[in-house]
Amino acid sequence: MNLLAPDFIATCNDAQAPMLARDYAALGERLAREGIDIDVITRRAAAFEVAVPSWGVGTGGTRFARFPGPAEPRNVFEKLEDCAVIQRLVRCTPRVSPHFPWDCVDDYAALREHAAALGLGFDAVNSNTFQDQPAQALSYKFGSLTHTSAAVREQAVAHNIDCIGYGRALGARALTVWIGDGGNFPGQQHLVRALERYLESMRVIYDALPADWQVFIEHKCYEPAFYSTVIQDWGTSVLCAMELGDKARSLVDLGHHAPNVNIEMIVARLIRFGKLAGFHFNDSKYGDDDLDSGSINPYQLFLVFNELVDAERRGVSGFAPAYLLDQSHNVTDPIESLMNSAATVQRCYVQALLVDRAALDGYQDDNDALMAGNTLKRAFHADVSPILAEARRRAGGAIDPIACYRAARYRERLAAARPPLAGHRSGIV
Ligand SMILES: [Mn+2]
Repeated sequence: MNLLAPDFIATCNDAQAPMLARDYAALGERLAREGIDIDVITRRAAAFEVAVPSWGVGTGGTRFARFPGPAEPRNVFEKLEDCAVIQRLVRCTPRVSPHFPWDCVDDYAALREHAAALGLGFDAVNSNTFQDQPAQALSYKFGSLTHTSAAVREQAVAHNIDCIGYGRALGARALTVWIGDGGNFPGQQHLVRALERYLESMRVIYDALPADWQVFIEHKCYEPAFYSTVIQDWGTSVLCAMELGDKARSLVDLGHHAPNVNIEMIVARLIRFGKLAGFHFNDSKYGDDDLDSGSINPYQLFLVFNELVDAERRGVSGFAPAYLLDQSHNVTDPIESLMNSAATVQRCYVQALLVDRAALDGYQDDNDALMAGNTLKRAFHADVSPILAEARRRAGGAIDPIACYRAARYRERLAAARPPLAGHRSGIV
């Protein structure tokens, strides 16, 4: 872990700092002409945080194969070490979202201390009732929280309540629930009764939440159930959240929508009703591809942040969405993908801060569609790279995180200490 110590990062930065200073000054001059103080934007960029998923630091895979990389983390302690490398370099990922039972340990206090020693805390905890675990009494083959068998539902509810306990010990304050429950054939499930069983199960989980906790309901339109998924869209998700109560909110995973859905509109609706839990950021071309954030459709990500910044500016009561990356890295080094993605999400936030909202309001009131669109595009086209780099540099991070990481030869140096585990698999949600 001393591979990326502060003095190493400082050495990496030395060569690039003079050029960054010039680029930052030039951008500052340009923004000043528009009445924007670049240091205000840089401070807001520095305050931006997005959590890293513990499952994201292992190499992912598809239904067909997984191609492991060198020096993969073999347990949650090593996953945290990789997450700490990311945080050291990008300085906007101070928390990790764990997944149970993949990250189960005997001593959660020790795990919390291990994380704290690495400069990390914990974000929302995730339950897993979409696959069977060794020694599990009953199978989830035909569902979990919505299963026709009360005993299976009770087992799934108990697991979620266990996750709340792990999360309390780790200092988390939210439980994310995604279920794969549904049917593969018309007629397989009674559509109303399956949802009623979900609500009944979730009510028990909801009642087990500590006072300062929330439960995030994550929907997904299909897979593994290919005909009818019980929590298939944001409408079902928000209706369930409304029925459960104030602590329940809807989580938006960018890959869990039908193609071409206007996700930023969904975000605006959830904000309006105080039901936006937060995000699982990723990108996709065809389905739930779990590609790196902004790699396919960065404008969509910007438009989502346009709504979020607008809500910040309006001072929407209770507005505090949780930001989390949720990606599967099949052909890249997961640490590099997560650093790139964190910076991409931060970039879209900063670009959204640059939108001239007074002008936009005016164009909207005047029905000037062309100039309204141009106002958004002007902010989106701004290259805010110097702001992101300067925010990292000021916080002790790397001006160029990928180059610094590669210079450290982290994987090569850890390869001997982290031999591959037979049968080891990373999970994907
Ligand atoms: Mn997700």
